[in-house]
Amino acid sequence: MTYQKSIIVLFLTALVFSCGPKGPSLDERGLIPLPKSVSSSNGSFELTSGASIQLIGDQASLEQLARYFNQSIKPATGFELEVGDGEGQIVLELFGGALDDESYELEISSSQAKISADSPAGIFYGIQTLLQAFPSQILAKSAQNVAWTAPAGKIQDDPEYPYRGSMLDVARHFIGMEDVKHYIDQMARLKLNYLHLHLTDDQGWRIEIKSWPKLTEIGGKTEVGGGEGGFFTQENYQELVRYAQERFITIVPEIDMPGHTNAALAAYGELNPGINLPDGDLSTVNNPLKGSEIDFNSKMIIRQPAELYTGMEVGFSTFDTDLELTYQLVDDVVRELSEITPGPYFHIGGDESHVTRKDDYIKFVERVQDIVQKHGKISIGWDEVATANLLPGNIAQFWAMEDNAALAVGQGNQILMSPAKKAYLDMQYDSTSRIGLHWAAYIELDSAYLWDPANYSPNIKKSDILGVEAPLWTETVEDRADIEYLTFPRLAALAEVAWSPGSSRDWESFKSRVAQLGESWEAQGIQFYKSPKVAW
Ligand code: TNX
Repeated sequence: MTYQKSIIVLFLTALVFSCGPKGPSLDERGLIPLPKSVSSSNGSFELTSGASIQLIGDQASLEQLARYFNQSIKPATGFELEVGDGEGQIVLELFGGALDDESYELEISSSQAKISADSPAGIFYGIQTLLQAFPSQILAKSAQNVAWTAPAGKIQDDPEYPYRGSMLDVARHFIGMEDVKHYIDQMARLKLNYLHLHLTDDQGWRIEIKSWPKLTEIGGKTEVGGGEGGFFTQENYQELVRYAQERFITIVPEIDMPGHTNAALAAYGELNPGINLPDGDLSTVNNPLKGSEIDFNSKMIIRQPAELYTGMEVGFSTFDTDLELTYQLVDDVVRELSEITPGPYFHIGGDESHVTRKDDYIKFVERVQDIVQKHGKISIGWDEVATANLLPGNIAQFWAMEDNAALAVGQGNQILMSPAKKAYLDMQYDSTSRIGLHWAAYIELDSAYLWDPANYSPNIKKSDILGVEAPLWTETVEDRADIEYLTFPRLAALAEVAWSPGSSRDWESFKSRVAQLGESWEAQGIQFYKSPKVAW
């Protein structure tokens, strides 16, 4: 070979090695939510069956995290990586700083992938990012023949908002244990950390209360459309709490009141109000179907159970805010549920109480807040609760009325952002969507992505915002396929809105990353909506 020729060969060889047939670089991988900073470097890490997981720091918490990693990759890779404190290729390093510090660092080189964080939650989020750095099939449910390489580079990350949530309405249609767990699994992949369970509504009471057993025995018997309904025993609920906790998700239970209470009023007729109307006429304001009646001779209210309700219209029911028994029930419910809820929040509902008089509503909300505080929890309520005096630290969940959000901010209370026009997962994508409602808006994927909580309303500044929550109301949702169709891909967009700074978010970038997440959903058998906005 001539001198010249060998120079050319050398040059070509170098070229092949530097930019040869590699996969995407780290910053081209489908990382959702987008990390704060991603820098790519040359090379990649290959995970093989002989690799082990090295734990540095508190072994008990790290072992649980290593187990989660192993469980996540086992079906697709077949690997069961050894875990210990000897040198390993996957390194989990826990510094043991502040528990509420959710930040982490992930460094991938050709010899190892290392995650470091102050808290176990940070390590957990690092694991989610690392899993997204591998080929999408890594979460497949069956064995895959793939080289498990992750591009080299360094990620530094922490979330924009401390509360990143989703809500499941298990009241309109009951959602069973396996489907809720499956939902929790998917939330965890997106670094969401609060699951709000809407446990009661006109159509069903879904959580066992031992001191008021008929709430579920009668109130849990049906659902929208007349199906058989169902409910969680307290043991079921605790199992969900634990399952979520293992994935760094906190459950927020909601008992919606004083409206949306028909199921409770069907279970306990003695709670069903007959109310003195302003003109002095005694009448019933509850359920037009059937409710309490007035004995016109004695002018006494004869309280009777409401009928179970399977329709979709709401706003017709109310607790009797003048009745002491109402507060006895509320106290028992809040007490029993708080005892089995380790998280800080208790959601008191408070929306659409259209047949509760304004002063009664305010009196009720203020009394219920006190009850919740007495049982050691912080109240969250739908934005209407801000028409009452909120206790310091309580949260208003903005869904419809900017004026209400402004009232909360004016009182010094924080806002949880769930604007129906952007964050409601039950809204149809467009007029052809097979299920869903559209009273607030049609929400295509780009619309769910393209908004900033901190700029949504002139009345709500960034510092007023606790976080973002995406609610799934289930009037039209009957099974897992329905849940998945409405939730994915939009939950990924909302997770990024909650985690990543507004300045770094970019629709074109999201579009290409979500297409890769789509491959992962495909591999996991998730039946997501193939939005025409994305080249899946
Ligand atoms: C309004 S959002 C409601 C729910 C419905 C939902 C349907 C809110 C606080 N109340 O009762 O399920 O619309 O989109």
